[in-house]
Amino acid sequence: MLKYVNVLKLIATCFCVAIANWNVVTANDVIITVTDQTGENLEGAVVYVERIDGKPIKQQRDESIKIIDQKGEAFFPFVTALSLGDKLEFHNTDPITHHVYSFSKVKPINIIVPARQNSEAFTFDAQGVVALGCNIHDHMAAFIYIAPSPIKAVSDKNGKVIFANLPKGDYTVSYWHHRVPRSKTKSQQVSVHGNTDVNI
Ligand SMILES: [Cu+2]
Repeated sequence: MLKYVNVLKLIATCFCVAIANWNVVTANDVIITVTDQTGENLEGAVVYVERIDGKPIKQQRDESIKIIDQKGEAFFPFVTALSLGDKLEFHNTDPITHHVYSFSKVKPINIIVPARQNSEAFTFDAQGVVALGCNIHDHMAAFIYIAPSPIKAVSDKNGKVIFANLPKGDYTVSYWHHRVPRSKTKSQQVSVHGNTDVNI
């Protein structure tokens, strides 16, 4: 009788292990490292992925309002990655007024942000680069890049970006950087069927 119980326990254990393995989800994390022409890791690159077949990537839309702060007479962050339709506010935590402007065709901006106040929210409906300055403080500069994909991020000081759990498929990985001419930036095709490292 004891043997039967042990056999039953063994079967139950095997069954549970099998069920657990069924539920294991393969992660498709894509880790991208951006380097410049000299091989140095490139911080502040806006990296984005698009499907090779041109279809949209299924991704829950991030409706949060992005923020560029002005603090100590500087913009934070220096580089902001947006997608089409994203909203952004300029905050000012300084005790002085700033006057944000951009002459970009993508999004002309001309807004005075008084001390410790926030601007209205701007919507970005065109793809490309928006170079920012302050009309009062010439040393203030920042960049916004509106990517053609909802999957985008800014590379860290090690030139790295991680896109967690991308749907399996074939993608093009591209980037923009304010110091690298567009003609010099490379795109790379990558097949994602599990965790994937990409050097670009
Ligand atoms: Cu200013």
